[in-house]
Amino acid sequence: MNKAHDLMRGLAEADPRLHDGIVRELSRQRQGIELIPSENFVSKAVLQAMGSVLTNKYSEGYPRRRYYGGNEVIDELEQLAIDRAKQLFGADHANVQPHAGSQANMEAYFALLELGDPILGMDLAAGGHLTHGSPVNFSGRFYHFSSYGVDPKTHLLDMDAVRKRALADKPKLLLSGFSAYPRKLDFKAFGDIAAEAGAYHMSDIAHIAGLVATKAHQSPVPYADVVTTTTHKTLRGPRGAIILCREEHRKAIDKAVFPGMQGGPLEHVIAAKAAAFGEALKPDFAQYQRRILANAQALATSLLENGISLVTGGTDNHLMVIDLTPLGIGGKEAEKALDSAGIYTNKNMIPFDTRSPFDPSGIRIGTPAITTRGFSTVDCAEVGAMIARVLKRPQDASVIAKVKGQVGALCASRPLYEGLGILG
Ligand code: DSN
Repeated sequence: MNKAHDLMRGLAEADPRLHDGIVRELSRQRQGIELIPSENFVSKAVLQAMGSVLTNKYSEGYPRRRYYGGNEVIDELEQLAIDRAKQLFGADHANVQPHAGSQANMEAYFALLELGDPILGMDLAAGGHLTHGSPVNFSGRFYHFSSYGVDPKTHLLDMDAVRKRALADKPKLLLSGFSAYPRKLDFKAFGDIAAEAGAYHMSDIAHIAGLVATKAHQSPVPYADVVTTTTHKTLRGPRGAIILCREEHRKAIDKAVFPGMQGGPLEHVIAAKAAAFGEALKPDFAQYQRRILANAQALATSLLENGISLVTGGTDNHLMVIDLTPLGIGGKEAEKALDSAGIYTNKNMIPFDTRSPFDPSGIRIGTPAITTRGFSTVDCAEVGAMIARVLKRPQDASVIAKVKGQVGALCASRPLYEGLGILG
């Protein structure tokens, strides 16, 4: 019996309730269609690194500059993660310790700004993120945010409008990046505007990091002072984040992460980041990213052909936002109906949304996770038709039951984590 199997059996015996929950979650993931664009299925190597004894170690500080003894192996592994992140993104410096995307963004603000400084970021309803200035988030409370939105007609970003806004608002930092914008960003244009406005340019590429790493999307690294990203979305690593920056910001970024914001780094997660970066440096990861994009096109085309409206009329990245307004239902009802059919999505604001964030007018979907489990463009066309069927009859139990049956059959033909125990 191998070590992983021993560990699993150990958990079943030590804590049957917990074991049972993890087994049920694995089965939910296997039997449903995961369309939340910020989720993915990590490799066995990533799972194993995360479930390792590295969690036992305190290592406050950085490689060769720690506040605890016994870090010779940890130093080597964290340095491996740093080196791979730098190579993957072509960055001068990488800090691999941020626990999550929100912390990475806070640390980047701490490094570059004083509290209360002005920042210009993307409006939440237009596709921005909570940490890009929402009043209920630390960002909106600690800093003076203003926002740029999208064009009222096309719902596309208008870089002339962003420029005008930046020159008028004079932010100290111009933020590019999103969590729900279905089109490509022109990071060079953002960099030029920041330079003209005398602002730092920070880019949050959490959603598109995998696309950027494989050149399927323009990289902000040459055009931004600091780049943050989570590691678990298109990048397909463990839940966590990293910060990339120009050499001139290295000291400030490292100080902002530790001791500025965090204590002991999660070295088991950092090792899993190293595993994911190693995978992302291999040629088949670029193929995977191209398949994400092809699948997104197939899904968008199928939705449109089945009479579903998409914000901006489509997508050119891994995600799309369904506009539910013509169907006369809200995001809450739509998400719940799709959930009941085994299709996982999340409700989302659409540009100029008149409904509340708790029941907005949109549903956000994407293809990173289903592409990992092998869905083809033909499968994605079928998924689009299934979504349309549910959204047109969200209260019809027989439609939902029928679609759930189709979901089960499709998932059975695209097995996930075959032969894997719950702990890898
Ligand atoms: N919560 C993430 C998302 O779903 O896009 C952003 O951090």
